[in-house]
Amino acid sequence: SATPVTVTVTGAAGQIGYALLFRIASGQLLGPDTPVKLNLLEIPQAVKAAEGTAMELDDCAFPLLRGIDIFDDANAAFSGTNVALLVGARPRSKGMERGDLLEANGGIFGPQGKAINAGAADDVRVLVVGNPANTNALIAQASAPDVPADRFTAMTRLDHNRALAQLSKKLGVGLDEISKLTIWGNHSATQYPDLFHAEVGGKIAAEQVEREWLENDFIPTVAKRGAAIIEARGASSAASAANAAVDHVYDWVNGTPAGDWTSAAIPSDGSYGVPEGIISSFPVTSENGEWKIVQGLEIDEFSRGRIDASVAELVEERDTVATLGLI
Ligand code: NAX
Repeated sequence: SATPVTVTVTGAAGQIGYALLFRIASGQLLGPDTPVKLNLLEIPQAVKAAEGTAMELDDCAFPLLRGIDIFDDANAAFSGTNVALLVGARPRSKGMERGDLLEANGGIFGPQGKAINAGAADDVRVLVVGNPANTNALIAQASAPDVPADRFTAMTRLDHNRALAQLSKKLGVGLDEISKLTIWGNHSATQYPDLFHAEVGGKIAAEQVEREWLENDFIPTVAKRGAAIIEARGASSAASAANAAVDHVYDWVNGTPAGDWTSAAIPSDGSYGVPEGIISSFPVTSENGEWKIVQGLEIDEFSRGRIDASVAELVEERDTVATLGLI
């Protein structure tokens, strides 16, 4: 049978890890014909919990799962890895400034980038989930100069899926009728979910909803959905985040459907006025295993303002980590 693909998951003992690992091992990340080998990376205090999850993975008897190894050392965990899912991150603690948060995460994503540079497979693809995801991806990328820059991505697919769900509910249409939705910018409250290019039943979505709903309900609901989940569930999004990570990697490897696109944070080539190198969310398609930014969309004044505000936040984060010597 086929050679297994090695997938490394960091933060494997966390709540997203718990939802994600079973999806990967059952074949949903790469498809039903691709066996997988899992490398779990955790901090030493959480290795035992990761071992417990590995026991449960064994107990699922997934035919595609060809082995699990658990590590507390990044170099070992990323050795030979084809897909790296960087989920573990340092959360913001009380009173922590944004600069402190970025610095603490630099201490995680810098060394992990180095380890990927040193030992990952030539075709490695990296998805950063751990927040602040876009800038953590930038830090990892800067620490991996030998890996093509476009292999480093950050997750806005959860935001994308949240926006699809809100629009589907609002218009009472099936998700299969919605296409070409975009999340622009940062995975943060400044993100811009764009309905001016999205289509429902082949017609522009923005023209099928009230402007008031679009500006004062839809956009904030999508942007603040994470906080609403915490408020309701008493814990942050986990299964939906894992689902989005699966969607992101599946589409990256297998391609996006013809006539549609999705959202992912990828290094900017300068498109749409987003400074080159910034890892920002764009409308993207995937072909032959590579993301491409959808070109030629007309951006009106409203959208321009929203995109610019989120990109400005990303530029500020980049400048902060540059000052800290992390990139
Ligand atoms: P948990 O706190 O449940 O789990 C995090 C795990 O990471 C812990 O087990 C911890 O031991 C581990 N960890 C910490 N430092 C590590 C390191 N250096 N190497 C390996 N493992 C390490 O958090 P969880 O709910 O799973 O969320 C994980 C991350 O995803 C957070 O940063 C969270 O903010 C982020 N999210 C990102 C989303 C996105 O759309 N991009 C949405 C969901 C989520 O909020």
